[in-house]
Amino acid sequence: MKYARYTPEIVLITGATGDFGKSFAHRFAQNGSKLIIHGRNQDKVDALCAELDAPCHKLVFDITDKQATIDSIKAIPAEFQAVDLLINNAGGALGQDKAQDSELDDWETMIEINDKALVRITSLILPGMTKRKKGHIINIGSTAGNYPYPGGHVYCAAKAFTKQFSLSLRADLAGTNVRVTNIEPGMVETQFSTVRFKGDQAKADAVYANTTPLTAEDVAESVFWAATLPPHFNINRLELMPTTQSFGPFAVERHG
Ligand code: 8X3
Repeated sequence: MKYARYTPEIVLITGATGDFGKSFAHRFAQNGSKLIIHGRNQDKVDALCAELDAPCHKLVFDITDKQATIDSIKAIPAEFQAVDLLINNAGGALGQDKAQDSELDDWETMIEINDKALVRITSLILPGMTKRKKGHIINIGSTAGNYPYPGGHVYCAAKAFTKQFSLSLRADLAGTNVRVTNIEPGMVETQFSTVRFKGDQAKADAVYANTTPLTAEDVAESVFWAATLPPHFNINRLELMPTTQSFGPFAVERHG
């Protein structure tokens, strides 16, 4: 017997011009969804929308700009307003030095892009979903939200926020038919490390050297799977890793 899948009609993707976002956009466009494509750079947003064989509304604003976020979301045209899948994808890490050697500005930026922006967009989109009794919020978390690691500090904390915010939303959304999912990828080869190491390509390449990381398409597959399950089925959290990544022992400090 064929399993009944759900097709989200209107999908809003934040940070859609990055590697994850592009893969998500293509996956949902191929499946017949209308897309709202957010990015910071007009040219990149234009280029992505031109590639997609789907109706596309463009949102160009800096996700750390609260007023621009509010104005842009409120200005979404009527035919795109009933967002039934919001993918809070914009985010990233800055630096991997020890906490005591890190830049305060990097820490604040990570909280802005991973948490404050996600909260803002969610607060603007969620009331429409609960009113329509239809919707799904997929937050892009990370294994970093589950397991601390050296140099992870604020990025790990920011992604732990994403996870707990997702789960807490579920508690409030009981009875609304709105779904929430936190997707938690581990190692995925994208521009993530180039951004984290501020353009130091040798450092970024070393992260993915001599192994088989996940790809953005792998992550898109998991997002697509969670989003196209029938509406009675909610994936709370989904943690992903490449087969080549697993767990290590706790670090123990030895004396003498
Ligand atoms: C990215 C995964 O392990 O670099 O979210 O923090 S990790």
